[in-house]
Amino acid sequence: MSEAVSTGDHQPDPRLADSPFLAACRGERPAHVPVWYMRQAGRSLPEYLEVREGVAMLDACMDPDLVTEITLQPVRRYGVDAAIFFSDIVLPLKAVGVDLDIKPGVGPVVADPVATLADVEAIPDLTPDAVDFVDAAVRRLVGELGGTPLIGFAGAPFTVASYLVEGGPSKDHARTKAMMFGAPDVWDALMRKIGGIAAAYLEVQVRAGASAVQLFDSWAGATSPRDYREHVKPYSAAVLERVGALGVPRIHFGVGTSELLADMGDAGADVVGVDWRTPLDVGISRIGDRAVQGNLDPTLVFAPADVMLARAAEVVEAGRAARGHVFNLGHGVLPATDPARLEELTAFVQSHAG
Ligand code: 1CP
Repeated sequence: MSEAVSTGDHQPDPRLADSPFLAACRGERPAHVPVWYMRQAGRSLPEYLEVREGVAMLDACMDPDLVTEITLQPVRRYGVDAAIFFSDIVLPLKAVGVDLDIKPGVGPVVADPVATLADVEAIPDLTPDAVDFVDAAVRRLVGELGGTPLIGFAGAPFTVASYLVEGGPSKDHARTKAMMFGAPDVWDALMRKIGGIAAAYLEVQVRAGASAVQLFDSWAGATSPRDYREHVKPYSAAVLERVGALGVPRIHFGVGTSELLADMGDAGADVVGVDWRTPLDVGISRIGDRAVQGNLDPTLVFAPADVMLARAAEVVEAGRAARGHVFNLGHGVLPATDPARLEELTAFVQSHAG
């Protein structure tokens, strides 16, 4: 391969040349401050609840028609600056044959949690044919989205490992960390396995037309900086490095990561997501010369309009110190959120020059 590798195998889509979201990810100052929301494509929209009626979550994720419709819903309603592919971080595991389900009101549940090296070795690697429905959905979406970029995503090794090892959602991630501390060979094999699956899954999405990727390490904040650096970061960095060859912006996000932000940036991200617990100016000072994404407290949508918008204005102003700023909530949209509030918030943020 030649030096042209620096632009990756991703061919820039001319319809996206003026995308404020992509400009901010590149560290430029777009015409307006771009905004999208984590979990914008699910749970709080009545039109989402309607199409999901009687359809299990994983079945929805594997149906290109439904994925296309659900991904487009928040773009239609809010006019956000980016779409996020409707799927879940455990979908690629399901696709390679791991016995798991996404239970309503709970989240991912794994039938046979991973404990031994043999358990890890039994998980197949991901080949593109296992997720052909994802390729189909992304291609259709990109056709319909026009000038709005599509963000592909995957779960980062630590966060996905937590579901595999705990067998479901966990508050303290105790089994996961017990493996990390006590069985380093199993941990290393598991993190490499998940990292390989995540990278291959992101490659499928970008080759089908996604123009940015987000690596969700939602639960990385459960680790100390030392343990993050030793046992988590190298595996996320390997995913980000492999995906870097594709030439699209890479966003890296976790919750409760205040003390990890410098390392999360250093792991190879172009954009670092900051949750609402860390003041945005502090987050910006930690992430290095990169763009930032964040970070309005998701509960502010339940406050009076003047309070919500005053706080949003503070986030917009703080974002000006960064190399680029993508406005977002500090974590996902809460299910009880009134969509009218996000419409109001979106218009307010977009009324500010980038
Ligand atoms: O906007 C969107 O809805 C995009 C699609 C999306 C994304 C990006 C979903 C749909 N899930 C995710 C990522 C995801 N899944 C993350 C990282 C993002 C984050 O931190 O919020 C995580 C941690 C999961 C795991 C997961 N899946 C949970 C959390 C459980 C826990 O440990 O507390 C839950 C509740 C799910 C189910 C799920 N995924 C998505 C939706 C809409 C739902 C709700 C279930 C349903 O509608 O039946």
